[in-house]
Amino acid sequence: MGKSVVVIGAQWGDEGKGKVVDLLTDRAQAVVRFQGGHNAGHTLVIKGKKTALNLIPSGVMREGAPCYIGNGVVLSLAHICGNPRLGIKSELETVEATGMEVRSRLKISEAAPLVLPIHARLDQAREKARGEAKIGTTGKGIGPAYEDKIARRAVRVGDLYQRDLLAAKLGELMAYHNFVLSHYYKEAPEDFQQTLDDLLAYAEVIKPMVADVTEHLRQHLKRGDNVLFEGAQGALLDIDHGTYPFVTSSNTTAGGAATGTGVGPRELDYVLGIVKAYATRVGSGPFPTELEDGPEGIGAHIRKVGDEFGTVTRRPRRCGWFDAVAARRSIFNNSVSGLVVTKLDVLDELEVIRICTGYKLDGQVIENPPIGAEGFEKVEPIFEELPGWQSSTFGISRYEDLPENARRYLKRMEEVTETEIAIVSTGPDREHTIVLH
Ligand code: 2SA
Ligand code: MG
Repeated sequence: MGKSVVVIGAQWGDEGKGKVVDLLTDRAQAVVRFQGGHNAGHTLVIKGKKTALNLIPSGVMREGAPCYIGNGVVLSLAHICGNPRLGIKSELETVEATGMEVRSRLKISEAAPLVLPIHARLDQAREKARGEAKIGTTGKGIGPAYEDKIARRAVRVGDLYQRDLLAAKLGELMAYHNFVLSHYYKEAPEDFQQTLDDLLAYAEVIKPMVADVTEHLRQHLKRGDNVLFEGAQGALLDIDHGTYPFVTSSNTTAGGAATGTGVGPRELDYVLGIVKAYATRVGSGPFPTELEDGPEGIGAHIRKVGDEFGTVTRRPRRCGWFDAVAARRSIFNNSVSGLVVTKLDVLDELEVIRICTGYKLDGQVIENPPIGAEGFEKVEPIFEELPGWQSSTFGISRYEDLPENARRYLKRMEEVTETEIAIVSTGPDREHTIVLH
């Protein structure tokens, strides 16, 4: 059997999974997305050229490797195929514009539920109604699409090819949600016929790509191929294990790689947990190590140097210190085998770097993070200080070339997380990488 490697974000997303997947695709014969949707933003920089992907696995930027979208993903066909009427660009075309062939290499699960325009409308209407208490979603309709999946009324990719069934399912779903849109949120309903016509058009475009993804993956593993499972968002946004309710609506943790593809858990060999050398979060919700030190502060410095803005929404990301308490929980939740530390170079100029090694709750030191957002909001981080290195690590590709204090910082990250670092990333390009193990 081949090796299966699961790549997950061990924080609140945007850890640099896209770069890591792209890097590892060199040694993989298949890459698969298993959860999330076009809320994800995976930025790849190849020979100085930047490409941002949302739904198509990052492995697509390496020639040859087949790419899969598993059943655990919620699929926006407008996003994949594009829709000029709605001003939506096609991600297939975005990839093709880089010169990469995609249509013959991408397979989409028949069991993937669709994200429809009405889901985005509901997502946005709810966020607006929540006001200050909003989740800070990407507004793409991800939550409502997963709700429909769990409620067993979702339209799935396979339904697109049975016209009567599709019309009936879509009709039921839209009648239900349009009632809420118009009566509860007092907004205009979404047009059923237009949605149906659009779906039928997209169905033709993706028809050659629709497949039994589970079977394809089984064949890969049977042949001895290496398969990469590409996570989206981060473990602390997991619907079960994250800072609920400030989470996304899927299982972002490594277990999702099994349920979201149909590959059994014993086939997963290695889990790479990606962490930044610091922490970020976009959207609302608790963030114990957040730096709220104003426009001249370290938080703003990290945001600027690290270009910490949402890939999908361009929202400024909140920035803070590395949180080992949250990371330790995340490492256990995901069975992380090794860590990848990204964006080390972003800390280059800092005099002092802090790591959160513990939490205090109501004056007591606690070993484990609280469950859910309410407790999390109340914790006070306990910090340890380390000296910065104040020299450039940008692009360094050999461990020995790192300044001593940078190596010391990485060593300390390993100690406080009790996990080995496998890879360090010192810049966005494929070349800006130190492989340790
Ligand atoms: P949603 O839209 O229902 O999934 O939002 C729920 C929460 O999940 C967060 N979330 C994300 N966090 C980090 N990165 C994400 N992708 C984009 C990026 C985000 C962007 O790569 O930068 O552009 O804003 C992502 N997607 C969802 C979200 O912020 C909510 O906290
Ligand atoms: Mg991202």
